[in-house]
Amino acid sequence: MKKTIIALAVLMITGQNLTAQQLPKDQRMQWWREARFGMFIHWGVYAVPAGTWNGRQIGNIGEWIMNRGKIPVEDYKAMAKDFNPVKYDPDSWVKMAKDAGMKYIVITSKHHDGFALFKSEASKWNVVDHTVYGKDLLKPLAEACKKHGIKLGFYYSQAQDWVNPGGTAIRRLTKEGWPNPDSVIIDAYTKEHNGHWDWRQETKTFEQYINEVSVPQVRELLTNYGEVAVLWWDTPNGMTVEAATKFQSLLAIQPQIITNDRLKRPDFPGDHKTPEQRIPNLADLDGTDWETCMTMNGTWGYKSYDLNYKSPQTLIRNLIDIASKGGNLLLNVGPTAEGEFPQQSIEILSEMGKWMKVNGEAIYGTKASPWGLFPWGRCTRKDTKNGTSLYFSVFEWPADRKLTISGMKNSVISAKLLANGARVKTVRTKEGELIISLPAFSPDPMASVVRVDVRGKVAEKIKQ
Ligand code: H79
Repeated sequence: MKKTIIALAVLMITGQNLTAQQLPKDQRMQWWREARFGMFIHWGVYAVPAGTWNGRQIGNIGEWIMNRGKIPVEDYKAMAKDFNPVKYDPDSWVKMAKDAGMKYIVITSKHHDGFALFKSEASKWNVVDHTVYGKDLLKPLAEACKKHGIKLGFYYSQAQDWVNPGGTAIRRLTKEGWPNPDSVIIDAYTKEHNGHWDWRQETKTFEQYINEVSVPQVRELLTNYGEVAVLWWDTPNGMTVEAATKFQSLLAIQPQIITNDRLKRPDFPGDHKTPEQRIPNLADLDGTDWETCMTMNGTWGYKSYDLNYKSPQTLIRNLIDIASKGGNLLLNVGPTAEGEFPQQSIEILSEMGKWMKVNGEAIYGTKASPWGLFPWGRCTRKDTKNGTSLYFSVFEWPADRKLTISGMKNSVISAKLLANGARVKTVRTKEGELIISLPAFSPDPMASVVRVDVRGKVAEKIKQ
C-alpha cells in the first residue's frame, strides 16, 4: 500500500507516463462493469427558461437554449436570479436513483452554458456567487451518495463555454487545423452550431479559458468533493493536445477515476465509449467498454413542454438490450429550477425500480449474450460457482410458447421465471437444441426473464 502511494506520488510530481497515474484499468472499471445502470442529471440555469425565451419556444435540446436562441450573455446570466432550487433534496434524488436500481449518478457540474453548480474560485459564474440560493449543489449530493452507497461522477464540458470568455473561441481554426483565436478561418461546426453571437464571449483566448477557468475548475471538482467515480467530458471539438494533457494530469488526484472518450479525439480514448441517444449494433462493438446515454423524453435539460416520454417498457427493454451487448445505460433526468425531478421521470424511475427489484440479477454483473440477439428477446450471462446462469428476457411471448436455443451443449440444472419463481420445463431435441416451454401468458409485460442454470462454462460466442 505504502509503496503504491509513493509510486503514485512520484508519478504525480514527475507528471510522466500519464496513464500510469491511474490504477490499472480492470481494477478501476470493476464496479462500473457490474453496475450496468446509472443516472445522468442535467441541471443548470437552462432549467429556468425551460425551453422558452422571449415568448418563443426554442427548438431542440433544452440545455442548448442559450446557443439556439443566440441569447446574449447578460440576458442569460440574468436568468440565474430565478435559479432558486429551494425544493432541492439530494437525499431524495439519490434514493430515487437507488430505488430505480441505478448504481451511479453523473451530474452536470458545468454544461456548455458555463454555469457551475459548485463554488468556484475560477469563475464567478457559479451557483454560490450568482444566485440568491447561494449554496454549493454538489457538496450535499456527494454526501447523500456516500450515505446511500451510490457512486458520484461529474460531467464537465471542458472545451465549450458560451459565458466564460474564450470558451467559444476554440473552433476558429488555422489552416493547419489548430485552434487559434486570431485566425479568420472558422470551421463548419462553429458556423453551424457554436458561439460568437456576443462579443463578450470573445474577450479572452481559448488558452486563457482553459488555463484560467476549465483546468482550475476540474481541479476543484477533483479536490473538494471526496471520491469522484467518473469524469464525463463532453464535446472534444477544438481541444488541443496541450490542453488535454493538462486535464489528464489532474486525474492523478483521483487514481480510481473513470473517464469517457470525449476529452480529445482520437489520442485520449479514456476508459469507455459514449454512444449518445442510441444503442450500438452488435457489429459496431469492438470490445471497448461503452455506455449509452439517453434521455427519457427528448431533452437533457428541463423543458416544460417536452412530454414526449418513452414508456417504462421501452426503457427497461433498452436496458436489457444494452446489458445483452455488454454495455451500460446512463439514463437522464432533467430537474426543474426549483430542484425537483419532473413527475413523469419519477414515475418511470419507480416502474424501472419495480422491475429491477425482481429481475436485477439479469442485469448486474452480467456479460454479453453468447448468441447476440433473439427475435423474441435478449440474453445475458453470469458465471457462477458451479457453472453459468443464462438470463433469457422475453419481449415477444411466442405463440407456440417455446424458446429454441441452439448451439449450447451444457446440461441444464434448473430453469425458472424470475417474475414468480415458477419452474419452467426444458427438453433437449435430438439435434441438441434446447427447448424452453413457457406458460401460456407472460407474467410481466415489461419483459419476463427465464433464468436457466447450466453446468460448466458456456462458450463466449455461439452461432444461433
Ligand atoms: O449534454 C448533452 C448534450 O447537450 C451534449 N451531450 C449530451 C450528453 C452535446 N453537446 N453537443 N452535442 C451533444 C452534439 C451537438 C449537436 C448539435 Fe445541436 C447539433 C449541436 C447543434 C446541432 C443538438 C441539436 C444541439 C443543438 C441542436
